[in-house]
Amino acid sequence: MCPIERFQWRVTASYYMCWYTMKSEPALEHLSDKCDNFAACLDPYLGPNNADNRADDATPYGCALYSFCPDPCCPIKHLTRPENCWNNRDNPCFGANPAGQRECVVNRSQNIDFTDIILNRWNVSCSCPQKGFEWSSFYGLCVDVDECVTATHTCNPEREVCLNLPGGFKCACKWGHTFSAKTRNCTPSDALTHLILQEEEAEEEAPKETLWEKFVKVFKGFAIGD
Ligand SMILES: [Ca+2]
Repeated sequence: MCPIERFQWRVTASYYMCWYTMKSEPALEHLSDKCDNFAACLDPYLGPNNADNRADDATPYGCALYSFCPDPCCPIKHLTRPENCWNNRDNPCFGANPAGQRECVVNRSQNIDFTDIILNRWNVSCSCPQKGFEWSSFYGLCVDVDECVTATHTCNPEREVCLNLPGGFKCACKWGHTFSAKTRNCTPSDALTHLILQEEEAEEEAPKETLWEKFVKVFKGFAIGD
């Protein structure tokens, strides 16, 4: 195999090994003595152990990540302290966050698309100091958490509807419900209850009427304060 073929094979094999790592293939959880951190050829100054903190076989998948995947959090070839990564301008969490809150994390489960791996498109997570915001790899900044979509709101589904707001959410009374000062809850609206009762009465009086006729009758009765 000529050098270029060896290079291509290595790169292609790495795509797959990185992909299996991201998919948490059990065989790659620990590589034991195969971890590059213990290879004898990496760093002529530091010896057999190149002391890169990312090449840690004790951390599940740490060694596989180090050996097969680029590090989107720390595009630094040799890293001995994680702080050196967080305070580096190439850290994707650097720009949007103040010092001390720039920790960058690669969540494997969010990087399992094979095409994205080949195209070097990664999802990373940064901390967001503002409450109710989360990191978006797509936009590269902290965005509001939509509690209504993520079902992390505390609204009562029977009586309330969730309204998403920047940094939080509010619960409003659901359709046909109004706030009761007495119970401090959303309760069925008196107007709607009245309308329904009228409809039921109209149904008893004229069972042969069409639904539309009944509605018009009920609505007219309600409108004039019957
Ligand atoms: Ca929100």
